[in-house]
Amino acid sequence: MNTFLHDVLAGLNAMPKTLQSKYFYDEAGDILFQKIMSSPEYYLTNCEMEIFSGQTQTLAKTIKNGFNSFDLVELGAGDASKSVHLIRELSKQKVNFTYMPIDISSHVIALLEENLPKQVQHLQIKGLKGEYFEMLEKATQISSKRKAVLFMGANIGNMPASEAITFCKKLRALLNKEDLLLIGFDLKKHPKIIRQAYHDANGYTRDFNLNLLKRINKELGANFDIHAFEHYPSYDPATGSCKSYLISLKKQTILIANHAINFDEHEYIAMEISQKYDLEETENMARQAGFKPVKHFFDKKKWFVDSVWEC
Ligand code: AVI
Repeated sequence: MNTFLHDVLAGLNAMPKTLQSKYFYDEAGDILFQKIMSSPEYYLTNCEMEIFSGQTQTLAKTIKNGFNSFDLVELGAGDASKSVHLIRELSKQKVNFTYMPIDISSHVIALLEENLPKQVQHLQIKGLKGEYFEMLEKATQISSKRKAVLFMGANIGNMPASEAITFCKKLRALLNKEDLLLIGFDLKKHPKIIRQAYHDANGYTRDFNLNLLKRINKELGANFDIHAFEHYPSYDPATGSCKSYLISLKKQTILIANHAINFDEHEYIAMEISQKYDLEETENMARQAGFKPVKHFFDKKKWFVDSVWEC
């Protein structure tokens, strides 16, 4: 059984039903995520862009931390539209670095390897296609240079807090004393602003969630009727958890590769968590995972933070 089918069946046979948001990103999902990122309600991208484009020199100095030769590894690089500001600055300063973007999509890696050298002259780039930890390990095998790791976009928020700590511990275990991590968190703010970011007027976030049912239909031969499910986003200021659900609008049975999955009317599928933090919580996470938080970069509104953690 392939992993996707295995995970989908395990999730939909569980109580409560759940699907993993890492599966949102097929070709259609990538396009919808781009649309979300350029929606006026989805402030996260603009905030982090403001940090990378407005504080580039201080970022470069902090990342270098006195070293003039290292590898810049980016976990989940995407189109690198934010990190390119840092990359350009390091290149301008004649820092001897190799940019190592890690992404699960070979398409993303191919695009970066083709496009970035056009934007940054003499850039040394080595794309790594695969899972974060496996590829980070590979990066350390390819080169023994110091590593500065970027994990941006509030991607850490897509794990529940306890999992996030485990993730950071694993990351720490792969790094050495002089290495460093820059990690992006979406900060707690007025609940209305957060909820709107996941409930955009154009319905891109709704379509992004429903697209996973379409993907299951297409790739696993299932028969979800997407009109029989409704997207329900929620934000709880008490916990900082922003969650997306799909609600079954009727009692129904879905067939996935000959497995029947029964839904009650109004039963939900938990689709995604986007955890929001306050600064103290991020610092506690750093320490629990064996890092030392040393610097915070905020946007003007202090809605988002890119924190630098030393090993
Ligand atoms: C990728 N990740 C940080 C996004 C988030 O904000 O949780 C994914 C997303 N889901 C809905 N909108 C954006």
